[in-house]
Amino acid sequence: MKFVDEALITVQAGHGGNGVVSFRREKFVPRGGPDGGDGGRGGSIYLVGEGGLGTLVDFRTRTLFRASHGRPGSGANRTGASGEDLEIRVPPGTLVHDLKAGLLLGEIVTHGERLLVARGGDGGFGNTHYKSSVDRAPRRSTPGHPGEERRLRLELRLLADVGLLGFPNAGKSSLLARLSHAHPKIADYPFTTLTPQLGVADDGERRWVAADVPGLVRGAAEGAGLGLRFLNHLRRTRLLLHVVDVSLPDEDEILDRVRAIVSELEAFDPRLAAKPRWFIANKIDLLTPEEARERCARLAAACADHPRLFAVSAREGNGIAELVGAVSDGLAHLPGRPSPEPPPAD
Ligand SMILES: Nc1nc2c(ncn2[C@@H]2O[C@H](COP(=O)(O)OP(=O)(O)OP(=O)(O)O)[C@@H](O)[C@H]2O)c(=O)[nH]1
Ligand SMILES: [Mg+2]
Repeated sequence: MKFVDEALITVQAGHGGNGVVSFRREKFVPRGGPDGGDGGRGGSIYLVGEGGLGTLVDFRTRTLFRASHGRPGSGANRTGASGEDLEIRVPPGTLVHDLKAGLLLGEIVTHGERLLVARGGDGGFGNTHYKSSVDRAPRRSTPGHPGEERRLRLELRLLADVGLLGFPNAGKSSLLARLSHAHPKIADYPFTTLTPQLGVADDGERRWVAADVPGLVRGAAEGAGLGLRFLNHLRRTRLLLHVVDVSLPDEDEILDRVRAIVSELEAFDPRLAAKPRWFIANKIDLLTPEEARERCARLAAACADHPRLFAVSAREGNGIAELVGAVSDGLAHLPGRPSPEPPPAD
């Protein structure tokens, strides 16, 4: 499954209408003054965030967007009608690049947000505009100005709702693979995951995006392991799933690792530590049901400030359906996505 969706489109704003040359013609006024109106403005094109959209596939079939032209002016100083603006709906999370200039025009982050991508041309001046004390009957007018035209590259970056967090080897990537159709690398050694990975979970009705980041170790705040820079990716998530390998032979080590992660989080950014965080007791297939219950109870008691705990086996699939349902429900009640923060430093 591909997470960076792309599309190339062309946007052509409307041209401005021409200004006109016209003179008043009235009975008994042999030479009326100039009364040629200005042309109308061409329509502009905007991209608008549409929360209900999740992909850019619509742009595979439609790639050219044109706004209408402004109408020419007319006599009696009438300005031509403006061209209508055109709005193109895109999913939140869309980055907009100007292909030719090679620059980022902007990003649509929220529903309803508008970004001007092609400005309509101004209307030309009618001859009224050129009237002066030395020229009372100007025969001059100007044509409308062309509308802007751009080739745009749209790039949809899915924003993760849920972040997976934990020690190396805890089973974060295995859990991501279980929750979604993603195929992250999974292996029995630490630091298998080197860059953040995304997956879309889907319970038939509701979808959410989970991000798997490289494992954290003790001292990460001081640069140990892969460091903390990947935690930037978790800042915009709404819920953290703290994955814990509860099958470790040394039970104290399980709790020590949990505390280590929490203190690294706090050292990195207390706001991240304060985010809603649920515990995922993973690898229960390696324990007897009795052992699993006992270890989960101990973990829950030690982490009473983050009360939700799910016992799962990412490898065998136990407890996964319940987890997906609970996360879908949870996201419906958790506060919305926080406003965007500066992009990650890495
Ligand atoms: N028995 C069992 N093994 C599991 C389970 N989940 C993960 N594993 C194994 O644990 C090892 C590590 O799994 P990963 O998913 O790569 O762990 P990770 O947390 O992504 O590790 P890093 O990317 O290194 O941080 C692999 O050998 C997995 O097959 C589980 O529920 N049960
Ligand atoms: Mg991994």
